[in-house]
Amino acid sequence: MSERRDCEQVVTAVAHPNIALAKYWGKRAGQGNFPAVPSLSVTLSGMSTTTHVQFDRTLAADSVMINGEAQYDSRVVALLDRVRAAAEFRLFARVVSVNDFPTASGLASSASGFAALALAATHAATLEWDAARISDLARRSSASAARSIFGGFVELDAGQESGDERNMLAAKQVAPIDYLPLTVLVCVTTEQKKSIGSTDAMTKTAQKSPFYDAWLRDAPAIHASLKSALLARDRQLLGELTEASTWAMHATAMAAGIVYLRSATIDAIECVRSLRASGTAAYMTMDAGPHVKVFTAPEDAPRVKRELAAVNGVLRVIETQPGEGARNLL
Ligand code: 2P0
Repeated sequence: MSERRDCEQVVTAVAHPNIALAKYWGKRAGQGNFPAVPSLSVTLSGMSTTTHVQFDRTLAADSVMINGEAQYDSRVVALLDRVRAAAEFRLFARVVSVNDFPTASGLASSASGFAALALAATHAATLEWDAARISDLARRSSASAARSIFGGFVELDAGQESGDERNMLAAKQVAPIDYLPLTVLVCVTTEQKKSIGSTDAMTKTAQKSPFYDAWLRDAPAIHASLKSALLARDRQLLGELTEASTWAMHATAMAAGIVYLRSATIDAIECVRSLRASGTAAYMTMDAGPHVKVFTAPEDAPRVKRELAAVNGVLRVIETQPGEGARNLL
């Protein structure tokens, strides 16, 4: 079979979203999409993106369908351009991607989406890249996607302060899937897309938030303590530091007028606090959207899930656990 023919096979990859415990919020100045702070996340089973990629000589442009709708996203084309440059060919690609959870609403669909795309596109182009190089490729389009290449607990360092955009920065696994048994309950509060995407919200935060410098100064210490708590399997401290990172990120963004929380978000947070007051260890986090993700021990999950499902404005609760990294389905 000719090389060209190999490059025209359909390749399918699956990736899961990840939820940050220590949050990434803000970018280094300059090109390359390097984060300004380190982050640490858990990759989740129970929600996934499946992406098919085929380079096809009959196409006159890249064709991208996400959840059945034709889309143009410059970050998708940029990723495909990087793959074409490395593979030294000029074929356009057909990309078909489906999420089994709400898209662009703050449930990390760009993380799983770009992780699946990076893996499928490099394999479709017959590039033999290791996971770190694929993670670096995904990061250039969406930094959180670098983490979804790996399973379990994963970190992404900050970029260098005045680095070269050609520098590589990949995520890496900190602890495997079964290191700390956890259930993560995702309280879905809307099926709508978010009002402001994370990339624009980060820019606005950097420009307008009076607390942005404090966030940049303090986030590395929260990340370091949180990593130590994880490695010590200290679930309580891990939960407290996750909440600390969440509040620091949201307070910083809110001071720039960016409010992702809705009334159902606040009610779900109150539910977590009252569970804790009555002796059930549960901790919450929110990302760039109104959904609340609740961490608890697997044995407490049925009770916590029941309470959260009864909160006004919580549409449904998705039960997830630490999950695998991105993988090819052939
Ligand atoms: C995170 N978030 O660490 C943080 C917490 C949202 C809140 O990473 O601009 O979609 O594409 O690099 O990765 C969302 O940001 O941003 C995000 P870009 P991304 O998970």
